[in-house]
Amino acid sequence: MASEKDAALAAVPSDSPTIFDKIINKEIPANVVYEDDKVLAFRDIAPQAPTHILLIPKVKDGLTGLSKAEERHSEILGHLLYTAKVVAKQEGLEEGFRIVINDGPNGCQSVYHIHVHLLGGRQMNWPPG
Ligand code: DGP
Repeated sequence: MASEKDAALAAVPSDSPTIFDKIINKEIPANVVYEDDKVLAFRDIAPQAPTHILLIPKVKDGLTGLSKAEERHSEILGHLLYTAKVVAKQEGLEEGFRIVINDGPNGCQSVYHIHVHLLGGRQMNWPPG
């Protein structure tokens, strides 16, 4: 199985629909842990920590990654981050957690629909790999 890095290097940055659209449209299953009218949060298929959740906007609106953010995206970006905190509490991550947004090939992004990784349940290291 390809590593996350291999998947990221093979990914072609584009605004085309991604696997996350299929999850939003319920065409493929996902373990959803939180949902509101703007954001969907579900467990990562390849967890890197005991808790590993992805938070995505339901409407991409050109936001393939953080580097494509424009001022109009400020509200959804803030909502994604605040929701990550809400979900962290829901998951019982009282000892802390990590938020990651991978961007572009160097950032190891493999899915071009912006997403926030929420990781927790173990001691993290620094610097990241
Ligand atoms: P990134 O490398 O930052 O683009 O993260 C993409 C993440 O998406 C990666 O951790 C694996 C996850 N992922 C990819 N396909 C699926 C899927 O079909 N279902 C779920 N739940 N997660 C997926």
